[in-house]
Amino acid sequence: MKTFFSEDHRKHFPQAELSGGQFVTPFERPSRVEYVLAELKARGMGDIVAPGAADMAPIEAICDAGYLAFLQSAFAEWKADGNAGELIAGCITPRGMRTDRIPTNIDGKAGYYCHAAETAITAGTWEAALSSAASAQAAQAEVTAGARAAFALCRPPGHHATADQYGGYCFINNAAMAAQMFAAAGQRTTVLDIDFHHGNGTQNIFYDREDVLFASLHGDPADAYPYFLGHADERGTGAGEGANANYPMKSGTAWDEWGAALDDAIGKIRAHGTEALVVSLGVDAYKDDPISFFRLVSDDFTRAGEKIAALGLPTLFVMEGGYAIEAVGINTVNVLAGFEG
Ligand code: Q9C
Ligand code: ZN
Repeated sequence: MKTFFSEDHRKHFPQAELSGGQFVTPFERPSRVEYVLAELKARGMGDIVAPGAADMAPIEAICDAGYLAFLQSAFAEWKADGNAGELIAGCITPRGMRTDRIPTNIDGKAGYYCHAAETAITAGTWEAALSSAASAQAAQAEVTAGARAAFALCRPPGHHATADQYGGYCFINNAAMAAQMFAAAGQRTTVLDIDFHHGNGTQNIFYDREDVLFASLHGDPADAYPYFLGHADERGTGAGEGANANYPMKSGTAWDEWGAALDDAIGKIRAHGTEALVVSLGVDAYKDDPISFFRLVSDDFTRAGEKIAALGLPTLFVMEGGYAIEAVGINTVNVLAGFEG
């Protein structure tokens, strides 16, 4: 299958992530995709194509207009306000205070439009996020044109971004945008999220929708970021009741339980009458991932790809997380190769 990938991802390279009370080099760093590219080439996985410029309409279809305006000018406003470093939100939308008034000051605006302080905004963040969305758009078009599958090698990732909040290293929800593109064309769509972290943004965007099923395998939010969403009793609302399926799992979860959860999710994808599949492809369920607690081994990712392929659906893979840098390439391409059989 073809890979869609933009070098502009490099424009987003924050120097700082708040982790354990210290600033560390972000886990979500440009070199992650170098390992994926090298593995794609080494294993002859198909052409790697640069996308054109992002089309704003599909982004605007899933994002709040004020949020997009904020992202575009945030870093310039931050600098203009006299801040020396990268933009890090210090005061995040608090419980019991007002959220109906958006602050004018950039420090306050960042808090309004952010849900997790580990994620910094830099001078090139907006352009990189757009280029990441452009890769997902181009890959979605490839599937719409009749390809069985395509891979969007997106960076920065997207599944934690809601319509109006960034966080968890994510700014624009690439998978949700692509799913909405399929849905807008009248196709019943599923987003299957196998990243270690719950895809709170994707769930939130489609929670009241029956035509888009969201199914996610992830670390139990009692113990894992994003902490405030991803429980098993979140089943959708209104018309979307039953079109949301969460599989939270405990520390130490390995293939037996994870693969069984994947089988169950696949049953729901079939029952939903899905016509187009978007896979939020994170590989942080890997045993050596530095910020996650599952125990998948590299061969398990191949098996996951095989199971996904058995659905027989047009499939768009969208890169999300994975931080065991050297293994990210192998594990990601294992899913794709397992899918291709
Ligand atoms: N001390 C994705 O995988 N918490 N995002 C980091 C590190 C945020 C993960 C904690 C993890 C976000 C796309
Ligand atoms: Zn993740």
